Amino acid sequence: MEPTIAQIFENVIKGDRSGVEENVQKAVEAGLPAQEILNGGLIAAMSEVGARFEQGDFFVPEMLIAARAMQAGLGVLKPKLVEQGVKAASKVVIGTVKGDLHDIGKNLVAMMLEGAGFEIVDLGTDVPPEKFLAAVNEHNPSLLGMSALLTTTMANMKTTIATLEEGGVRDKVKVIIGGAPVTESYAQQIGADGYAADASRAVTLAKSLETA
Ligand code: B1M
Repeated sequence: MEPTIAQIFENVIKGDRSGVEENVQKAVEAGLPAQEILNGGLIAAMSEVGARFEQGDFFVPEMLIAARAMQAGLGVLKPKLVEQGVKAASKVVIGTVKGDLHDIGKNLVAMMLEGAGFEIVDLGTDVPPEKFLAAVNEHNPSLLGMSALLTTTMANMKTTIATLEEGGVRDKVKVIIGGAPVTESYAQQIGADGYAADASRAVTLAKSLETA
């Protein structure tokens, strides 16, 4: 691997934010293609972080710190990606459902997806079904992600899917859901396309649905 890109890879895994920014800048100044810096450095590192999380070598804090370092590098790289016409894998609209203010897990999922090359439209927390529908119409995403941390707000995932159906866009978007009280069987029950137990598995799921 090109040495500066190898350095970016290591910096992200260690969560060394300033190291990532510095080396992405260095790689850009050295004339390395933005796509190579993105795929070989930032995305490859986040995929390794996901693998370590699934193996139990990394926990949520390490994953969060790495994701933030990746985002810092992406901030430096973004103008070059735009300039060089590099397109994101697919677009994901994501939010925490109506009545629910928990966003730590949702943010982590969004950051890991971004680290995997997806473009993220984050609607934040307490998102009513109509806002999800409006975002699907406006952004035309491949995937819609919903997070819920309360047993009382989980039901709003079902309401949102019904709203997408009423709005005539349900078949245009794959719906993925997650959050502590959410289960695979609940996802099936409400007609979601997939469920992920954590941020790393959300990336695997999103990739599988994107190509489905
Ligand atoms: Co709240 N809270 N909280 N809380 N809170 C819980 C969820 C609770 C289990 C605590 C408890 O009682 N033991 C409980 C829910 C009980 C229930 O419904 N069964 C609870 C409650 C009751 C409440 C309030 C009602 C308390 C009150 O005011 N009486 C209130 C509700 C406010 C509201 O939302 N309307 C409330 C408020 C809060 C704070 C604001 C103080 C704060 C949130 C801060 C924030 O998010 N900005 C908070 C917190 C921090 C928690 C706990 C302690 C931690 C949640 C968290 O961030 N976990 C939580 C107890 C717990 O879980 N131990 C609790 C870390 C995070 C990385 O994990 O969010 O599970 P998680 O996300 C994971 C996976 O679930 C998955 O991937 C993530 C990363 O691996 N995932 C997805 C999540 N979304 C996904 C989406 C996907 C795929 C995967 O696809 C799209």
